[in-house]
Amino acid sequence: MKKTMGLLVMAYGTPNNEDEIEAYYTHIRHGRKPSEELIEDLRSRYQAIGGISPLAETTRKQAAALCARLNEVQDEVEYKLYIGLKHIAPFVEDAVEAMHKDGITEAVSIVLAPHFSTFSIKSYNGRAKEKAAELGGLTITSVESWYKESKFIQYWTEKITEAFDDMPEEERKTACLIVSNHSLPEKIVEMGDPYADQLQETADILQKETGVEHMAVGWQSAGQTPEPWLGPDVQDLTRELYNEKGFRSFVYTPVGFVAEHLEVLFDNDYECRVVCEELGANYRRPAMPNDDPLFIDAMVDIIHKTLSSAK
Ligand code: FEC
Repeated sequence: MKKTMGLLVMAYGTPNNEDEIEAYYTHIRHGRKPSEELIEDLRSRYQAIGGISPLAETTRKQAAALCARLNEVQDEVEYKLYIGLKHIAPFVEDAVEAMHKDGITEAVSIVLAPHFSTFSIKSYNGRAKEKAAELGGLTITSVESWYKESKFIQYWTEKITEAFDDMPEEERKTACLIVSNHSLPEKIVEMGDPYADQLQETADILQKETGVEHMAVGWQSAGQTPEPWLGPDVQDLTRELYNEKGFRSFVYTPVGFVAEHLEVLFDNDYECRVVCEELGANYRRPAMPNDDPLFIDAMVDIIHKTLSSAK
């Protein structure tokens, strides 16, 4: 008989409607209510991308595709899907509680973000394990990072290659690939966090695999707090690459994200595009992984590896 295992898929979460923006933003700020000005600023960014973010729907699709594929490729384990979000219901803790109620005793968890940081992957997995320990009788094996998974690299290699192949020869000569991730407070580097190194490593692998001549690493979507955040910011980087290095075409690959959501649709497709338009440069952004089968299979592979090395 097949053994049943919980599949805990965790993601950032997004407001489901405008009324949830304030509570969501307050949760992101660890319970500190944002000012009216900050809420208005966030509301206007959601409005600019069509009112709400497609992230909730994409997360559901990614998780369902992952669970279906895991059940399709082997016949020893029946995976049962639970979605847990970081900043909105169903929270990570709600998902763990649901698994416990359903009598699940073993689960595997994965975060829909490829790079490890104490601020991201560690906090998701930590919350899940803490709740499991509180309830008892449920063991969770966690994927810690998966940015080097071959099918993940293959996904981006194909997309970058297509973007550069799509350019006329003249454009390609002055084109630069910008590989980015969500910025985090700079203090993580002193704390020995591998996040920044993992992005650099991803960028180096992608440059090698694609053979793209010019590549730069940047950070985006930094929070609005007084402390310094990892830089250079992708918008400043674009200006610098244009003014000081003579690049005229930019291919943005926010590889730390896996879906088209606010941070991509606004921070790249609106803000970076505006910078490119101001400069008179070309803006290009290949499609995000969303529920592309190759990307889903990358997560299947890392789950299998993680479970077999935990045995
Ligand atoms: O589409 C959507 O509605 C949600 C998109 C979204 C994703 C996302 C991913 C990450 N964040 C990470 C860290 C931080 C830190 C702060 C912070 C703030 C925000 C705000 C919004 C937001 N984040 Fe986010 N993040 C998304 C959305 N994030 C909205 C609040 C307004 C703003 O600053 O834009 C700063 C908290 C503070 O102010 O103190 C830190 C990291 C990721 C990528 C990993 C992951 O997905 O978990 C890291 C998607």
